[in-house]
Amino acid sequence: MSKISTTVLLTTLAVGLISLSIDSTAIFAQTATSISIVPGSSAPNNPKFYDPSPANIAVGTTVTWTNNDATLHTVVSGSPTTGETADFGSSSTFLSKGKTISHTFDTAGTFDYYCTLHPFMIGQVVVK
Ligand SMILES: [Cu+2]
Repeated sequence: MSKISTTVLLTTLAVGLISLSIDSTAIFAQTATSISIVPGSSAPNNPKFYDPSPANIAVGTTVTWTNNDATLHTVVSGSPTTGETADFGSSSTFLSKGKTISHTFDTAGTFDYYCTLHPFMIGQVVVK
């Protein structure tokens, strides 16, 4: 066997093993999910703000919000009408572009949240 074909074979094997390990972790990966703060969210007429919303997750799941917009945003539990609750997020944590905030939901329930800087931005996490 030539050196090149050995290298190709080993590379193929390595890629295969990496694929296998990704697949096997995916089976147990029900414990994390991502929500995007979509580009343009500072405009009230943006089609989406938090995506997905509602996010349907299982108890014990860690949700990570990522700000994919160019403007500062927050993730704050509660609603613009009833105000901030202590469940998750913070009105004093300003997420610039690319920044994240995470929370692990340990109890079932329906959790509303919003952006204190843009109160038209509302989202919901449903934990079952
Ligand atoms: Cu905002």
